Formats: sequence, C-alpha cells, structure tokens
Amino acid sequence: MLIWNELDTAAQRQALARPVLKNSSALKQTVSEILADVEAEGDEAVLGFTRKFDCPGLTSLVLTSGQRDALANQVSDEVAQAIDTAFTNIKRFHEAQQPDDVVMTTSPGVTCEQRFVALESVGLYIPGGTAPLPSTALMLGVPAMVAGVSRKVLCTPPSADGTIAPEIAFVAKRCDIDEIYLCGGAQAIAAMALGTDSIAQVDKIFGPGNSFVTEAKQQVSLRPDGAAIDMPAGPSEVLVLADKDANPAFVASDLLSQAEHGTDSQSILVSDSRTLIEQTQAEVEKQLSVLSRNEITVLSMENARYILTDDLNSAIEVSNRYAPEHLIVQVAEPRQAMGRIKHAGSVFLGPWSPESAGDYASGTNHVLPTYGYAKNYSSLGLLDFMRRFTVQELTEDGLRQLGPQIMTLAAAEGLDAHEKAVGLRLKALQESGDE
Ligand code: HSO
Ligand code: ZN
Repeated sequence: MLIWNELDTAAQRQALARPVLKNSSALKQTVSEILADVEAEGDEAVLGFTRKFDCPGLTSLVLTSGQRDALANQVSDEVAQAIDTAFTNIKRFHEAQQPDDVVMTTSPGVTCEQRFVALESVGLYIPGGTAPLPSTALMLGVPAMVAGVSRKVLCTPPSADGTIAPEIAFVAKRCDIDEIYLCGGAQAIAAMALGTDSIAQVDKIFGPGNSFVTEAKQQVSLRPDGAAIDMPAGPSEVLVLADKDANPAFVASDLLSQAEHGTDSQSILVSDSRTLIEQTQAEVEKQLSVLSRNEITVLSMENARYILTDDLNSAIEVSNRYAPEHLIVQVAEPRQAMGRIKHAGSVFLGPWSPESAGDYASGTNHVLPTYGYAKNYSSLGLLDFMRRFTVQELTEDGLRQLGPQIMTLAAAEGLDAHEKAVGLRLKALQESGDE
C-alpha cells in the first residue's frame, strides 16, 4: 500500500507510471520491413506471413460470406442471444449519437454549414491471441454500420486450422460485414492501409492489437498514402475509486477483470480508507487463486497499485492525474464525485456498474483511450466513423458587407490574390448596380 501524501514528487510519479511499452527500434524496423514487403509483394507477402505465424496450410486470405455464415451457425443459442442483446444496446446508444448538421447565418447574407458524412471504407482489426474478442468486433462493427459506412473490412488472424472464432463470424454477419480476410499482425494493417489485389485500401483502421499491430498502425498513419487510425493504443487499465463503504469483493473483482486481459494490464485502487484497501488486497488473493487465467493475472497484478489518500478529494485528484481508460467509482455519492472527474475514457458509477457491463453489453463502446491518452482523446463513438466538413454560401449582399473586412485581412497578410478575389467581385457588383 502506498500512502500518497508521504510520497515525494518522484515517488508519486513512479506510483502512477504505466508498464513500459515495447516499441524498441528493432520492433519499428521489423514492422517497416513487413510494410515494405506487403507494398512490394501484395497478397503473396500477406499470405506468406500468415502461413508463417498463424496457419501453415492457408491457401486464400478470403473468408467467403458462405464460410462466414456456416461458422456463424455454430454459435450456441445462448451465446447468439447474448450477442443480440449486446448488439441491440450498442446499436441504440450509437444511434443516439447521430449528430445534427449545423446551418446558420453568421452575418447577413452569409450562410455557414457543418455537415456529417460516413467514411467510405473502414478496416476493423480483431486480434487473435490468448482470447479472441467477439465483443470488440461488436464495438467496431456496430458503429460502422450505424454510421452508414459503405465498405467494412474485417481482418483477424486465422487459427492453425484456417478458421476464425464462430462468434466473430456471427457478429460480422449481424453487422453486415461481408469482407473478411484471414490475416493478422502488422501484415493485416499494411494490407488494409496500402491495399493488395484481394484487399482494397481502406480510409481508416480501427481496433486494438499487440505491439506489432500498434506500431504498424502508427507507421501507416504517418504515410500520406496510408490510412488514418482510431487512436493511439496501449495496454488496458482500470482505476477504482472506493471509500470505506465500498464492497471489497466487488472492488477486487473489477481490479482482476482488467488484470486478466494481459500481463501488461494495470489495475489501480485509490481509496481514503486503509481498511477497505486491506480488505480488497485479501479479496484479490482469494479470487485470484480460482481464475482460469491465473498465470497472466498474477503477472499483471504485479503492476497493480494500492494508494491511500487523506480524503476522497485527493483520491479524485490522483485519478485525474493518472487519466485511466476505465474509472470505477464505488463511493457513497458517485454522482457528486463525477462532477470533479476530469480525465477518464469511460466512467462506471456505483456498486452495480462493473466494467464488464461496458466491456460487453450496456451499450457504451469499450474501445477507449489508454496509457494517459484519456487526457486528450475520446472514447470511440459514432463520430469516429464519420467525417465533418463545412459548406458556405454568400449572397451578393453578404459579400458586399463582409468583403471589405476580408480584403483588409488579406492585405494585412500581404496576400494580393486573396484580396483581388474579393475586390474584383465587389467591382463587378458595383458595375452591375451602376447599369
Ligand atoms: N476491457 C477491454 C475490453 C474487453 N473486455 C473485451 C472483455 N472483452 C478493453 O476496454
Ligand atoms: Zn475487459
């Protein structure tokens, strides 16, 4: 347990330090070589890497709609129903985010508009790894569908026998995703961003992944001929704010559910109650021993921190400083605390709102800014699958009135052509008025 106000500045910084990211120059180099191979060799390179890393016998990168549907049919009724419930809630919450266009007259005769359109094509990356996550396919597929994106591509690495999780196929079908490619890692990102014969280029790539995927997303986003990306990614994390009345078993379960994602996940408890922290630590030990992903979870709980503050206010300050991806508030008056919360990817209020609710089925998106990016990035939502642009129209009167100020500003910047573009129109208006 760390006692916050007994730590000096360096120790406080250390207490809130994230696990170190793997982004060595070797990783950067490997990824840039993969991108170069995919650019030069296209499908052959992607297939080659996929045979090497995922499925030695793979002959085609394409999972046809028929294959998708056959896989989707393998999902049990119980799971299908649960996916449908989650789908409906996520769809409803993202439909409610539909933005309104803005149309207004800023000054007489000057109309300005802000309009929203769906992106043309998106690439959705669903990692394989220790636990393939159909819930992530929902979190990307549903908003893409609600936004009205015309081309939705899904890439996920195949298993050694050349298939994907039936649940992912089921979600893809539900979200009308019929372009599915069997590839993962940096090669999948390269294919979607740069295009190959079978995988046409997309405008923006979404989704989490390992350090290769993250690095590849970063590299393609820097290339003018590449693709935009959703947000910078880091390992998943949770911070629980709890007071003396919080239920230690609930708190422990939230810390552990984050920790089981991967060895680099981080779980932090900040509380003004020593007793609550001690009880939670005991609960963690108890619950940890029976978890199926015990080995991963034990390792990531080494990144856990238990921080004792003088009062709730300073606990909230610690949380704001950390800017957690997930913030769980288990205090007497969570809504009151909410007013002072500045930085968090997604907030869960009260004892009955576990992170798992948002991870799967309540309706909010679980793709969230991690690693401190909650200070300046937003949680994924409908708008990320759209683009906004502006429109304007000036009437003769509008230009007559605003024109002189525009000309003054252009002259002040020494930009003659700008000035003339207005000046010659004003002159034309004057001449037509004189006739
Ligand atoms: N907590 C993860 C999302 C997830 N949890 C998927 C379970 N499945 C990152 O927000
Ligand atoms: Zn989770």
